Amino acid sequence: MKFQKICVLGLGYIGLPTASTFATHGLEVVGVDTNPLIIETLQNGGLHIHEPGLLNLVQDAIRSGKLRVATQPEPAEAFIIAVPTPFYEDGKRADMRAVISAAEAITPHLKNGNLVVLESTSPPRTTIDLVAPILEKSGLKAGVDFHLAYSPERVLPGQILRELVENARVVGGVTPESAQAAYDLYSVFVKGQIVKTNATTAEMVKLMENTTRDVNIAIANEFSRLANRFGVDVWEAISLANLHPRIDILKPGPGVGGHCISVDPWFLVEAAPEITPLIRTAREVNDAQPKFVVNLVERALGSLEGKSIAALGLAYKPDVDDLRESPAVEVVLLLQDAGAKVKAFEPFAPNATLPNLTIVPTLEEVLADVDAVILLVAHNEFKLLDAHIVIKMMSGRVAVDTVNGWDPAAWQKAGFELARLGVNT
Ligand code: SAJ
Repeated sequence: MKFQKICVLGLGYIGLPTASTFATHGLEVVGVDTNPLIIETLQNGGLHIHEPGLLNLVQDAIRSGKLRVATQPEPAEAFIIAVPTPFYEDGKRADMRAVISAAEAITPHLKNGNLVVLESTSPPRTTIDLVAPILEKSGLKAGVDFHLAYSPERVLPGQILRELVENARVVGGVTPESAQAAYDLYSVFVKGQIVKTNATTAEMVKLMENTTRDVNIAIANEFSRLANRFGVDVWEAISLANLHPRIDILKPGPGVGGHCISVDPWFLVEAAPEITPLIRTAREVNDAQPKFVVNLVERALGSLEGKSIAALGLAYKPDVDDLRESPAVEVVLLLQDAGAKVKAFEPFAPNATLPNLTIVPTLEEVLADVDAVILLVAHNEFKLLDAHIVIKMMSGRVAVDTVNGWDPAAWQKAGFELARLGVNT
């Protein structure tokens, strides 16, 4: 199948790069977002999200005349749904409202021979059980009159533009013909392998990837607790275990953040709670890790009440500016709840504001007059800090490293009492 015009619904971290990349590869693309502020920002040459290289890509796409943005879809040969699927915090259920609205918005425009692809991470069987019936209200039948497929996005925030093109892509059709149509669509720009399967398998693949990572991080976090209990340095133990040719233990840390890994496993637990105890427990282990880090800081300082603490890093992972769902933010809030006075510094978002948090724009300000400094995110620039300089900038001498970012010998030599996650010091 050859495509000339497509609609991409949802202009967030996935939809916008996808729409722009199709446009710079020659397709006529209508990018749709229901938020008029996002449309206005894009029309004025701005960008509402941060991702390296994205502003240039979007501007190139709009300037070429191939990408237009709008609040409503319009007739096209293919429709891609890339809207968020968060979860309701209370019951850990997927919030599918945006997918439902997007499918409903497509239905009046759907024609014989069209292709609809769902990219949003979704519980198993969503394409067949939720999306198909909505689209079939058009009077057309999925897999017979129009093609319907699921294709998960797998790009890493911070590397989206490269991974979108280079990563292998799975396209799952409700019929082999639908998978082929999706294959043809993504062939426009994907350089990685494109593999055809059925829609529910493709949904499971995505959830299995992120769940595997979550479970693997949970075991690393549990190892950090065990090592601490038994007087072992978890970082040394992990590096030695990883010499085994079939072992690859991930890194412990203050917890698991971001919009994907801490959410997607719940989609499997929700869909089949009685057969997913491991996945649920891994989620609970990772969600409890900020509290474990707070206990570590408390032990290092004797007590938290009235202590002043500098928190280094608020992003959800190293070298990105995304503070959403960040375990570092959670640690700071818990420290404050326990009576500490905390200032935070995030070099990738120095002027960010968050409710109930004191964020200062420089290293000097965060370190001034504090009893302790805690490293919460392994940003490269924090790993390179000179302990001799840091100790002169603060009044106390307690340092807590939750991400194995600092050389213990160097920090102790500079005069710090250093506590480390996963090390009984
Ligand atoms: N983390 C650890 N220890 C580790 C690795 C990560 O504590 O060893 C923490 C990070 O600090 C962060 C969280 O886990 O808080 C998640 O970070 P990440 O880099 O593992 O993943 P994301 O959320 O940035 O992106 C993931 C990717 N999925 C996988 O690697 C299986 C990406 O490919 C997906 O496209 C993305 O989720 C998504 O959108 O689903």
